Amino acid sequence: MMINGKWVGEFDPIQARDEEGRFLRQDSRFRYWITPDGRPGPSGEGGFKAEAGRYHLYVALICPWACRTLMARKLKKLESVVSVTVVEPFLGEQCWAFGDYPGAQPDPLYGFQYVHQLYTRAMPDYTGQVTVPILWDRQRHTIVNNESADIVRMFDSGFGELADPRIELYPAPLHAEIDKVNQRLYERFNNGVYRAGFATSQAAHEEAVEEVFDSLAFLESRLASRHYLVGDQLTEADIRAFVTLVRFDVAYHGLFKTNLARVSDYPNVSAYVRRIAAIPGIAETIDIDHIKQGYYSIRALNPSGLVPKGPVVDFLPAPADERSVA
Ligand SMILES: N[C@@H](CCC(=O)N[C@@H](CS)C(=O)NCC(=O)O)C(=O)O
Repeated sequence: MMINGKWVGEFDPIQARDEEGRFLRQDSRFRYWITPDGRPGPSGEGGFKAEAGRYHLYVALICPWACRTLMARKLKKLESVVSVTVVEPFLGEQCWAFGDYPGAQPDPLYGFQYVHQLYTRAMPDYTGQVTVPILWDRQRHTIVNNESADIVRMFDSGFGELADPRIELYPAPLHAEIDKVNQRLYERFNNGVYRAGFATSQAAHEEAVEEVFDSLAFLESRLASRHYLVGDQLTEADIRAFVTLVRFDVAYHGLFKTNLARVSDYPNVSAYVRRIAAIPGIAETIDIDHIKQGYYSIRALNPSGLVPKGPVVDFLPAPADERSVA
């Protein structure tokens, strides 16, 4: 992690834990908000006007939080407005690094070697974890926001006419229900898999595993009679569910030991994953090789560094050699 602007020790995936060995996730520190005219958004500070070419998104394709922002960028047709760099999939000694692993790119703005250098460029005395995604402002040379939930909302409504208005990921009439489903999924499913994998006691692990499989049962029954989780259109609730579901069989089931069943054992849920993966642009946000290489590079959980060859999953698009999120 970083202490007062310096990288200290080795990367540790366990951001914090409580006395019972439960994994605790750190709160995101940069919460500025892009708005169509630069006025302050929900987090209170102005000066971040939506402009084509001004903002840059740094992501890792292994990361579900980063990939939800990539999905929103695709769905809102912001590819030519917000540029993207993919970091290398490996969680090395100094956490995320830039490089030329297939599908990754060097840092185009500063030529940095590590993502932590962006944090100190933005805040020279930064203390905390170094996480992706990061939404960067080329004009003010700072991090606008490093909380994926905020970035998804900004892509949905902060870019005004620069974004496609035909898709609304958080439409006003559905706010209450989306909030309810989001809340249902966040701690027990999206973060639940991490709580299972990064638990440091058997009881904390089992508690999380139970919540993960309750969540899958909830999704399976909710999707029995509907195409999407809320209303009859794709919303941010679906983006949240999807990014965890596509990683489940290939990473969490093995590495995080959430192995009571696979997503492919749930017919409604796997049909839903296939349906969303087939939406134009979405396949480009999924890279099974990065996901496997990345998760299995976490030495605290996988000291040998071996990456399993399987499992074979049939609901994901075939890997493409020349795929790019740009
Ligand atoms: N609240 C953040 C969480 C992001 C996050 O934890 N990302 C992980 C990758 S999946 C990360 O960068 N971890 C590095 C670390 O914890 O040091 C968000 O949703 O944007």
